[in-house]
Amino acid sequence: MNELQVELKSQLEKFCLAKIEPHMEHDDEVEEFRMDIFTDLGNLGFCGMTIPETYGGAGLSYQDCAVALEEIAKYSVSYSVTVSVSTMVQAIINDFGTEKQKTTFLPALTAGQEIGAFCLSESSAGSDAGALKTTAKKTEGGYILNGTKMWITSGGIAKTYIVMARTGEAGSKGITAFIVRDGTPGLSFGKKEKKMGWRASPTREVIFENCFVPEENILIGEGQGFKVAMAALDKGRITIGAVAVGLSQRALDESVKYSLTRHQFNHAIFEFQGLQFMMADMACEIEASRLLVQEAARLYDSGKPNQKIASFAKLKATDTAMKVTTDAVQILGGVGYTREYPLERFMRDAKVLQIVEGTNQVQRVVIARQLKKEYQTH
Ligand code: COS
Repeated sequence: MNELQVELKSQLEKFCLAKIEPHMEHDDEVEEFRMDIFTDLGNLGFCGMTIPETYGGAGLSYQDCAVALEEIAKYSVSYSVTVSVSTMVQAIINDFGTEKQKTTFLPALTAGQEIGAFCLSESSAGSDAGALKTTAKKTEGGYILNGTKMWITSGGIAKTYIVMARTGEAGSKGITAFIVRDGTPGLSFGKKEKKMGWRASPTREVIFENCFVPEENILIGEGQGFKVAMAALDKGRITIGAVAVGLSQRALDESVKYSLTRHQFNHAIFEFQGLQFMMADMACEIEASRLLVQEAARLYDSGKPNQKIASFAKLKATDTAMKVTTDAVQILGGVGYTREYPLERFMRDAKVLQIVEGTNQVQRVVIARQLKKEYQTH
């Protein structure tokens, strides 16, 4: 880590210990999201980390952003993910938006006064995102949207929605990306999902019923929406990897600390080789994941986005989070399974990391396709 990253990490550690950690058990139980925490993160410059300063962002690299998201996730996966997805939405507007769209929508998002949400998935178009059915029909001055988006992180609390809808032929080439604001007539929200984890982060259906979106809110142009979504997910997969690394690191921290103080058979349980091997493996897998996330971010920062490495990072870091949090519960034993300790929450928060931003099976598809291309070219 460079000096700036050490400073970011230390600032976030202080903030999260004071403002997030004390609420997490309660908020997980009652499924509460606190907008003031998000806005405080924005005031500290963490809600628009990778966006240029011209639009209120911090102008940081994806490597810096990964360090910051990792630190937030040690205390709360829910807030780290909210920042991660909102950052992805900002990146879409920054990369593909017009100057007017950037100056209109970015400042409130970078400041943490508003949250962004990404609307791609539908009930019959999850992994097969190119099959989405939400329609956008051309009308005078804009488009009329109809359809329902599913499993939308920050649905209902976000103000700016990037919505992928069909303007043309079947398949990925007929999809267009739109910016839709909360409050637009015809936009409403379905039920809040009851989830295993990420319980402080609301997930809802986002429903469009004859929802008029002005022409000026289209991103790049008709038929470009699938590429917009895929390019955004390349970055989202790096940041979700960073969230997974933070969660895993916290689970390891708790496991080592507990095993050094818990005594059985007249020894701290850390002294038993069976547990030492588990923790050594955890530490090794976490570091491997962190290095992959940093490498994917470094490639992106140096203008060489690499889908394969981004998928490596997401796949490795989130599978590691599932394994490490499960082993951490095992190390703590009975208390690990109870809500007296946060380990069971960490295990619940880990699961969906293997599913979002492209399931880990989809990551393997992306990796395999890339391998095929590489081997066919050489
Ligand atoms: N960046 C830019 N363009 C991309 C791209 C990327 N990362 N990935 C694909 N494209 C382009 C392709 O180049 C292709 O364009 P051309 O036909 O002009 O060459 C087009 O998009 C279609 O690509 P492809 O044929 O690979 O699409 P598939 O329908 O086969 O889908 C997967 C590929 C499965 C990888 C894709 O649907 C996917 O990522 N699904 C998971 C969706 C997801 O992550 N959902 C989570 C939502 S957020 S929780």
